[in-house]
Amino acid sequence: MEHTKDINVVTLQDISCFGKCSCTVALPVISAMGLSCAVIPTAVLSTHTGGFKNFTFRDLTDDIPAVSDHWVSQGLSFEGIYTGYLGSIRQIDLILEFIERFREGGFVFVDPAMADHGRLYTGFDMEFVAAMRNLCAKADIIVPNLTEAALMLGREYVSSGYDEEYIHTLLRELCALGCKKALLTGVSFEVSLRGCVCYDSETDTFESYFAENIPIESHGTGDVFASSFFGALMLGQEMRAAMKTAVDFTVASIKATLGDEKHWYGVKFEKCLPMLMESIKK
Ligand code: PXL
Repeated sequence: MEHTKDINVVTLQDISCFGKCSCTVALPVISAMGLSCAVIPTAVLSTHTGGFKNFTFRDLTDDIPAVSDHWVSQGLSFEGIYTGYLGSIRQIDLILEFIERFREGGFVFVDPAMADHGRLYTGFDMEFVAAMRNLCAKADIIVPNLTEAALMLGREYVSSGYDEEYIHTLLRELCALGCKKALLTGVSFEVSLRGCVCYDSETDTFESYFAENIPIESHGTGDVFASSFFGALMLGQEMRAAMKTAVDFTVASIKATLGDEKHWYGVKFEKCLPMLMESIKK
C-alpha cells in the first residue's frame, strides 16, 4: 500500500437517497482513494433535485452543532474539510462555525454546488448565492463551474465563445473573494476539449488540464470531479496531477454511462473506481 499514513477528512453535503450525487458519490470515491472519510449529512432527499419531481427534503441543519459539539468533546480533528451541496443559508452559517472549530491548519475545500447551465438549482435564490460567497471566502480552494462563478461574481453567465483571458479574470475575481485558490470546472476553449483551469493567488500562477469533451449533459459529474480532486490533493498530488486525476476519472465515468438512457440521473462512476485507484499509485 503506497499511502500508509491515515488521512482523516470530513465531507458536509446532503444524502440524495437515489440519484448518485453528493454523499453517495463523495464517500465511495474518497474511500476508494484510501482516505478515511467522515460525513455530516446536511439534508436527506429522496432523490436529487435535477430532473426528479416531488422529492422529499429532510433538513438536518439542527444536527450540525450537536454533531460538532460531540466531535469536539471526543477530541476529533480532520486534515481536510470538503463542503458540497448545502440546504439553507443558516446551514452555511453553521458550517462557517464548524470550519472555525475544526480547521486547525487543515485544508478547506468548498464546492459551491448550487447551479449549472446558467441556472440555480431548484430551491436556491440570490440570498443563498451571497451566503455561499461568504463560505468561499474562507476556503483554501473553491471549485465552481462557470454558472456558479458568474452568480457569485454578479456577472452575466457566458456559456461558450470565451477566451483564456476571460477565464483568468474570473479566477482572479474569485480569489479576490478571499479564497487562496480557485478552480473553474467545465471550461472549453475548443469544441473537442473540456477541462479545468486553476489559479493560485499566492504564487500568481495558472494551471490547466483538458481532456476529451463528451457533449452530453450529465448529472452529478461536478461531485465526481470534486470528490476525486479533493482526494488527490489530500494525498499530496501536485495541482496539475490532481486536476488530471479528477478530469480523467470524470470523463471515464461519463463514457461508462453513454448509451444507457435509463441512467440519465447520474454517472456510472463505480465502474471507474479501479482506474482511479490505479491512477493515484503513479
Ligand atoms: O450534484 C449536486 C447536487 C447535490 N445534491 C442535490 C442536488 C444536486 C444537483 O442538482 O439536487 C440534492
